[in-house]
Amino acid sequence: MKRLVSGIKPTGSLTLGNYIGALRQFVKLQEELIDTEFFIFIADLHAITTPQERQALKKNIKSIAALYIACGLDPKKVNLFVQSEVQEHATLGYIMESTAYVGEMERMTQYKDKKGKQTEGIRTSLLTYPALMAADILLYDADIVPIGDDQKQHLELTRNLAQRFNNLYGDTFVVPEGFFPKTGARIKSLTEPTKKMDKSAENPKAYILLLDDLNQVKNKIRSAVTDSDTEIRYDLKNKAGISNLLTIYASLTDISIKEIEEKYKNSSYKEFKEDLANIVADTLAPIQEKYNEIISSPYLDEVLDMGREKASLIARKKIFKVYKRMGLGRIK
Ligand code: ATP
Ligand code: LTN
Repeated sequence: MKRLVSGIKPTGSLTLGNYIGALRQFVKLQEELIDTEFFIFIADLHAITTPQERQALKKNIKSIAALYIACGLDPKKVNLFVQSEVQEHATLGYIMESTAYVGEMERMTQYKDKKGKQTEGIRTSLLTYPALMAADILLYDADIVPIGDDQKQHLELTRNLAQRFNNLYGDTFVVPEGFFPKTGARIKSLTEPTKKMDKSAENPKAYILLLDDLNQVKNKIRSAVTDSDTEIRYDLKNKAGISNLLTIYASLTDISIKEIEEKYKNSSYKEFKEDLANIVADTLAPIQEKYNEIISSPYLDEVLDMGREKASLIARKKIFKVYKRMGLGRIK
């Protein structure tokens, strides 16, 4: 049996970008990779690399877990859990920090970007967080780690840390492979279509949240920035707005962009946007229905308890082995 591991930070509510780029991929993968065990966790320890309001963090953790299930993740096939509830993540995170060099942490481009945007109070964990991410992966001997492009460098670091540890202390960790879903398109902002759709954008019209009111969702699509041309054609350089809408359309319907262009070759932007508004709303309606059903039900806690138990069992064994290899504690 192979293992797949991935995490998502509960720093806000999920967007259509998260859905197309990550959640939908997981749902597809769970059907395709039948000989693979899935471990998907809410990375709350990663969220605190920047300040989080206590109540909001609490709410986001459960909300994201419920959304994963509402989007089609099957708790019978996937172990879904909260990272901080499996203590071994933090323990191995510290051990990974103890084998990583400051220089290699400082080279991480995400750190450099995020540090650049913040003026004061940069938390130490923002620098060291890739070591925790390495721990998340290595604890479970993951073979497959589905990630976006932005996480490539962190996965490369994870591979280096695993190899370094194996060389220093003997074979302990599986060196993981990245997995970059082909169709996991990058969805762009609806107001500034050259930038990524990001839940932390200031203008709420820039993103669609999976839990947005459906009329609001339609209005956001209708008012998405396009160009002064009239042709519905994919052209990232000159027509970023329309190209982004075409990508969303194609991702949600599994119709190719070529076919969509053909279908709308005599239509106006208005007609195209109206159809897309309905497609997005029709995608979100059943997700929201399911979400409302489970968000306050004991079922959600049962799923997260089960996931934690399964993950803990594996993580505990791995930490035991690591302690033993390194000479920590009194294990013989
Ligand atoms: P932050 O801005 O707080 O770093 P994020 O949305 O970039 O948040 P995560 O919430 O951890 O980061 O992302 C979860 C997953 O969703 C990742 O696999 C990421 O690549 C994917 N994702 C995020 N935004 C988009 C987007 N606009 N298009 C496609 N995939 C996305
Ligand atoms: N760093 C990732 C989230 C993340 C992750 C992981 C992904 C934390 N731990 C382990 C894959 C495997 C992010 O910011 N998107």
